Amino acid sequence: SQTTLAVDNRKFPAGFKFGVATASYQIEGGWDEDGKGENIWDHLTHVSPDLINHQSNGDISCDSYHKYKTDVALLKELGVDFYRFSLSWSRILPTGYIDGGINEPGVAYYENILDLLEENGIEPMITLYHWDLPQPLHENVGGWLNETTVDIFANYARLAFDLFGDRVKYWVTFNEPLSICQQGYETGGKAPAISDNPGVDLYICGHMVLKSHAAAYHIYDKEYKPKQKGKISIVINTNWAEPGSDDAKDVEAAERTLQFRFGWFANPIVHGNYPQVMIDRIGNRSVQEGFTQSRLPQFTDEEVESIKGTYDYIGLNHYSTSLIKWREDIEIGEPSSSKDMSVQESIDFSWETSASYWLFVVPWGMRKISKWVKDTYNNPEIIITENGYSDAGGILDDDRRINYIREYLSSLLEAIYDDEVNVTGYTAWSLMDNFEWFRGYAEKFGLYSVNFTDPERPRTPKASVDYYKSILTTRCLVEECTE
Ligand code: GBH
Repeated sequence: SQTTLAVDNRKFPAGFKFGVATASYQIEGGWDEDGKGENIWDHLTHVSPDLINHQSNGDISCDSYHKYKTDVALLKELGVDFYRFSLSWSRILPTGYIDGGINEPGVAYYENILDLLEENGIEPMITLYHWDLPQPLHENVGGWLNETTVDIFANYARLAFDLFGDRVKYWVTFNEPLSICQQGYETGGKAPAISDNPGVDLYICGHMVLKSHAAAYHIYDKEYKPKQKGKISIVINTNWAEPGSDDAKDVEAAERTLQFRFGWFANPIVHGNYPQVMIDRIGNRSVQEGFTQSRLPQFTDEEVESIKGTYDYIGLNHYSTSLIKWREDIEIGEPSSSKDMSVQESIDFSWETSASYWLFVVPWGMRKISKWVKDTYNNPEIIITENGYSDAGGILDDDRRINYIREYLSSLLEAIYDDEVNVTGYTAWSLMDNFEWFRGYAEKFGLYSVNFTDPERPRTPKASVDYYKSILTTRCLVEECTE
């Protein structure tokens, strides 16, 4: 069902910033050009094409490796304050390791983008890791399952700060550790699609990603921030978890869901360690399963101290909401993270659907998740680093996307003014249609449409471009807004 709610007529606060986001593997193409090395997405899509809808891949995608000038022109046309994009690690370091040599054309590519953004008055927000691990790191050491990747990532991060940091005020270490680890190392839904050690590998991955994040944070904080004066953090994603009823057990289950998804990463970064509910539940189940220690790794006291406080803001990717009900603990058997969490997850059939099976349009979830992050993590600065709506393509008059953006932003205004949440920015996913991971090109999130059958990859504005532009001009969601 499609609903239209009353839209908030208050103006966004002075200084509030609007942007759009993309990610390297999803837009760049040029997968083996000018010395770029292979990454886990190149590898997986080439070796196991059947995993991907229509056997497609990111070999060419939007061809942004060649069309970045056009992309910056689109950003300029939109009038965004900032552009969030990610670096392809293996374009800069073909083997992943510093010792493997720096690929100068890869560095030049990002230099050129940064120069153009600067000329056009658009601030960059750079993500170091949006899922495209150099393949040699996976093959040689097992990627995020190996402690040595922490130092290797830290060296890559230092190089990025060194090369680009004079022009960058917003850094993101990792995009969505939950997706990296749960999908990459448990469900098989993302590269490297390892799923043979459920309930174990994903937590090792999470541990390594958190340590890598903290290492990069400290390098930036000590060696670069004093001069470059930017902010650095991590981007964590979650649905809002709405209790299926006001029964205390459902409320508890919903809170547990947020802790297992968002808290898994946010709690260490803010409070120093994993959420107690994860420590307890995974520990107890591990004992019953016959493990000699918890499947959830432990931080040393020193590590707790080093991870605590490694954020200058919190990056939140938020798209949708789930209904959560309490359920009996699932009986002991093969371990898995969903058994560890053990809740009953569903949706409300009245919620508007999208082209993505997981994405339902639930605007009020935006206010609730923002307020929850404020209350749970000491009122941090929050930046919405992704939010967006998918359709199946062929729709330039994308009124459902316009409606989604309007209503989610309206809910965000309530968070800002009525709940006093310190949200300072909003990022629409995505600038343009792109390679949507295992869904290939079947799900379109772009404000601009891209014709993937034309070698020129022409970009065409959808109606949402005009709508987003108007928000950027008026800083509000309706024609007449209050100051
Ligand atoms: C973002 O993740 C990504 O950062 C971006 O690259 C992507 O293009 C965009 O969303 C649109 O998908 O099988 O139940 O685990 C959004 C959060 C988390 C949504 C994983 C899909 C898979 C559902 N995503 N989730 S499940």
